[in-house]
Amino acid sequence: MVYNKIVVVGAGIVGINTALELQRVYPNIKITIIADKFNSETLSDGAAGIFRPGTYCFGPSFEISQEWINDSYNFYKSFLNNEPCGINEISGYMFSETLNDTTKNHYLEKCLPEYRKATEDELKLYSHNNRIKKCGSFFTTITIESKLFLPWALKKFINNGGEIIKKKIQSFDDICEKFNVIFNCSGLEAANLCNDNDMIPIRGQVIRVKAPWIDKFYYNDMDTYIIPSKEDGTVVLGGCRDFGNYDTTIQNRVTEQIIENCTNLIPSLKEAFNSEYKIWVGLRPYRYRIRVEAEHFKNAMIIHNYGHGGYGVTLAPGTAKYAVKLLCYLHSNL
Ligand SMILES: Cc1cc2nc3c(=O)[nH]c(=O)nc-3n(C[C@H](O)[C@H](O)[C@H](O)COP(=O)(O)OP(=O)(O)OC[C@H]3O[C@@H](n4cnc5c(N)ncnc54)[C@H](O)[C@@H]3O)c2cc1C
Ligand SMILES: *[C@@H]1O[C@H](CO)[C@@H](O)[C@H](O)[C@H]1NC(C)=O
Ligand SMILES: *[C@@H]1O[C@H](CO)[C@@H](O)[C@H](O)[C@H]1NC(C)=O
Ligand SMILES: *[C@@H]1O[C@H](CO)[C@@H](O)[C@H](O)[C@H]1NC(C)=O
Ligand SMILES: CC(=O)N[C@H]1CO[C@H](CO)[C@@H](O)[C@@H]1O
Repeated sequence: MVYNKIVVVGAGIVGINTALELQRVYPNIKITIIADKFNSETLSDGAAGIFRPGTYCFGPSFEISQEWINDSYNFYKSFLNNEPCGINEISGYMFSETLNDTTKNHYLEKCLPEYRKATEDELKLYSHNNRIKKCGSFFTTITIESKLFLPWALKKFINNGGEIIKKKIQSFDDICEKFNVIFNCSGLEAANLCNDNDMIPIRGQVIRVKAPWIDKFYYNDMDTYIIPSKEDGTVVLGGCRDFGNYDTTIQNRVTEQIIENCTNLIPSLKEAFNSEYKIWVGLRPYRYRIRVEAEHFKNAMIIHNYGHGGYGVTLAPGTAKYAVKLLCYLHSNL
């Protein structure tokens, strides 16, 4: 069996990165993407896109999780000040009002150029309205704005000779005759496509509003965050994390809490609400471990790459590289 008829199912941030990595490693093989949703129709489109992984172990080990993060960071960094694809450098703070230091991130500490504790003066500066910041960290990272990155990457994929097919597949049976390698980057839909009961939505809701004077990101306890876009002067305000909640309608109570929590953190945001704002809801495709593994399926090989939860933009290039390596091992063992 020569594994050379390759399809990627999914055109979110994970699918698109996987497809680009395949073209890089196999420049002479035509790669196909099949997806029912592209660009602005995907979940990935709505993400603020900050490069910041969770601190738990989401890969097979902490070491491999760190490898995914390093690979992703180096991939995105290579586009800084280079091509206009929505990737920018950004600095900011994570604060906590409790004494437990929840603002440390051992993964980022190892890969970012600047990562330090916030000083006493900085903590004081951001302690308003009796909300005392007890600890914090300051770091410089990257934002990847999917609204720009996805269409740019898709165009690059097509210019490299890639083929796209817009349709929904009901089962891998539909495509395993035409293709002998299937990369399964179907996000939350993997729950149905792979009968994977470990897939759980984590409901998120964010507000996007114009506030071009905000030039740093800010996090506080209870999932409060403010992430500016360097592309269009808007900020993304969040948020919430409701495990197991499939409700994609807007919850007004959550909107009010986000506005309250974010304006407490950065009072100048109050002014932003004099103009229009947009509310967006997305279901993060969470799995206790991101699934990147190969599996025989009839005459084909399926290489799964899904379950990135709240960190898909951050981790996609790293897990894509790892997934494509699994195919390389198969080839080298033929
Ligand atoms: C409010 C919010 C904020 C976020 N902010 C960040 C952030 O700042 N940083 C970060 O790293 N992450 C963030 N995330 C998480 C990030 O959005 C996800 O981890 C990421 O988008 C998952 O990408 P994906 O490619 O797996 O899924 P998707 O974007 O959902 O793509 C899935 C693809 O699979 C296709 N597909 C599925 N089933 C089928 C089928 N049967 N047939 C054909 N095609 C199919 C779909 O059409 C689609 O193209 C955020 C999420 C939310 C909700
Ligand atoms: C990640 O990068 C850091 C900094 O370059 C390095 O010290 C570390 O060994 C790398 N870890 C892995 C697993 O690649
Ligand atoms: C702080 O940590 C202690 C133990 O490590 C835990 O019992 C407590 O609930 C934590 N408090 C907060 C506010 O997270
Ligand atoms: C806002 O903060 C309160 C506590 O101050 C918290 O209970 C709530 O979950 C937060 N809401 C959102 C949407 O972040
Ligand atoms: C639709 C389909 O064929 N899905 C397969 C994906 O992988 C799982 C195993 O993880 C299979 O059980 C499914 O049949």
